[in-house]
Amino acid sequence: LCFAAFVQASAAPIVVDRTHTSATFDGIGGLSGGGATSVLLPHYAEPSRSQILDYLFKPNFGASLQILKVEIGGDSQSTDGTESSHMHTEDRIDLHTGYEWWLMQEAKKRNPEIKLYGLAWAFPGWVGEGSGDPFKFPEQTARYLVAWVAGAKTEYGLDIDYLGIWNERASDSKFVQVLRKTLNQAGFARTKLVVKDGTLDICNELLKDKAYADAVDIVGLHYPSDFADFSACRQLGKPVWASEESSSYDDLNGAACWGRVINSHWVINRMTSSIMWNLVGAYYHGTDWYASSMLTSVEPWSGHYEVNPVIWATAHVTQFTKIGWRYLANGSGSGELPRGGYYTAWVDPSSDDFTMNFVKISRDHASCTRPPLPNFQVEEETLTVLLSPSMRPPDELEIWYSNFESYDADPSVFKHSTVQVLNGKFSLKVPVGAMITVTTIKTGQKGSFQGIPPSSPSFPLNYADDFQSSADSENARWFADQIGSFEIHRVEDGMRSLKQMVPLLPIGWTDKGSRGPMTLIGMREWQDIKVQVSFRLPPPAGRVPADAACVGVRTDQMWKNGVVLCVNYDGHWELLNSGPPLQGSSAPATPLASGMTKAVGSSWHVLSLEVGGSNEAQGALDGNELLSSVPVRSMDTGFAAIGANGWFPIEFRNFSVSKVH
Ligand code: 147
Repeated sequence: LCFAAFVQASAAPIVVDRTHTSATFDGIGGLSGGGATSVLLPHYAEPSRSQILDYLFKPNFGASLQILKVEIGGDSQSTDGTESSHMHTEDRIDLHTGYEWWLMQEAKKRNPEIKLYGLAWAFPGWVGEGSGDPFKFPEQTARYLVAWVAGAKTEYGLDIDYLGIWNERASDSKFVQVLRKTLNQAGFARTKLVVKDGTLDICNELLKDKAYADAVDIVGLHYPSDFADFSACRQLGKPVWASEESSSYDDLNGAACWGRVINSHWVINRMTSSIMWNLVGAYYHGTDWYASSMLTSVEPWSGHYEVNPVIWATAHVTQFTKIGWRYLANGSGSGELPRGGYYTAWVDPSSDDFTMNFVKISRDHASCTRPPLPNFQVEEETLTVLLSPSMRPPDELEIWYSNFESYDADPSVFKHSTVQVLNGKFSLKVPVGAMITVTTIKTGQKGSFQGIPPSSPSFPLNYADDFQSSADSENARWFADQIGSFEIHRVEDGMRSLKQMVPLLPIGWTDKGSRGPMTLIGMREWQDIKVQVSFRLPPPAGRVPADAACVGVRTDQMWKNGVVLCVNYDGHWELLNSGPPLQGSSAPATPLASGMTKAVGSSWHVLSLEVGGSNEAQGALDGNELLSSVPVRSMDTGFAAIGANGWFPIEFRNFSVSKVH
């Protein structure tokens, strides 16, 4: 590699001139949620947990994120699980559910300047009074979201900078106006509204509706194509963001995609922020979109984690800019490179500091998961960069170099060097695959920790949890809720239970309600295991005695497949090849076996299910055999699961899962 001055350059110089600064840079972010992507992180082994947080949030260390976007838990499946709402019911606010509060605090501890952005994927059913429409009672849904914003402030001292509407679903003019008013009245005039976390058509909609547009601060697009028509968005005169981006593999290609878009979005369409889905891969292998994260941490038991190259693609911008810096316009420091690729300049309006990025990714490596890219060519070139006197050129600039198309065993990722500046000029070789930062900022660092524990991918068996050592409202350690929300709560006997908290079908994102609530643990690869748990059904008060408790083995993410044993209030039991259909919502499943035992009522019982190598199931209630040697499909593998067949507050204790020999 050659960063020396005086190299013969291929074309007219790239001119950098800060006399005409352009739009304000709004920062690069990561997205926790949408959904439950961070679920294994709160119960990660230390010191790994703190190290992971440092890699994500600590300035001048790793990804050094400038924005943290989080899901506002809505009690329904939002990709990798369910995140608990702060209001399962309309009359109670619980500011201790879920882990996004914790994550936001950890982010702020490391970087007090990080911006926070909340967005709902799903809503509890009560906001629409069972209608399934979150905009039918705008005041009610506004009250729900403002309770979250207010809770962040009163309980945790967190200012929510940005609030979205409903991820990749509808937005609504009237609702957004009501939300704006409700925020203002509650003292949150400074929380900006982002609309609509979805497709580009929102720009035309806002152009036609002034009251709607007036209530909106930022246009948030998902996976925007740089090659779409942005004219309507530009006419709005509001910042336009790629408010969700990437979903790409966590390898060098994912870094190449991300490095490209965080430059091209500005150069081509003047988008001023990009937020990566997703922040941290702390969700089980075998749930959706595994391996699409900045950092992978799926072994809470071992503490092993992997820092993915996209961390360093992010660092190329975040370690050398601040929110509030200004972009330089195309022709003054940003633009397309003569032989393909992009360059971007950011300047600090209050000092002489500036940062440039040069990124040249070939068509074969440039794609993100979506949208499709047109064909294009790139070629290596050596640039001459001319810093105008307005830049107050220093004698030397810092260089940080990566190549995301390398086939080397040890590819260049975030390597430091310097370049001499002579008469305001320097030259720079830009190979195919390169992402290069040139900057006055001297605090860049490729952060690292010694002694990351080696990988131990198998979930440790045998495993047991009595749920007594968790804090109230927490999710159970290493469980990942998929339908409904399961939280630890102290109950009338002074002991804690793991309790299903959702009383009504939520306004879901993908799950419209077919199988009953379920939380899972373990491995998608498991086959021969035994699960045992104590359960208690709630008292019948107005409900049907068909309420059932269920345990599952070999289940997939939504227990569409698996081996599941359910026993109901009356003592009727069934062995199923899936989770139980929600009562009243779909055709009953055909059981593999069924029978009657004594009524269980609403007292504590122990339910167990095991499936062994001969692919036969055994089940028992309170140690008395319900079924034995029932043949099951040999092809199923999967998680251990506990759940129910309806939206009632079933309780669990004394969970265990063990190997069957
Ligand atoms: C996004 C979601 O917002 C995320 O929660 C996560 O599921 C992510 C995974 O890639 O996808 O949803 C999208 C769903 C469909 C499209 C784009 C984003 N799409 O078809 O373009």
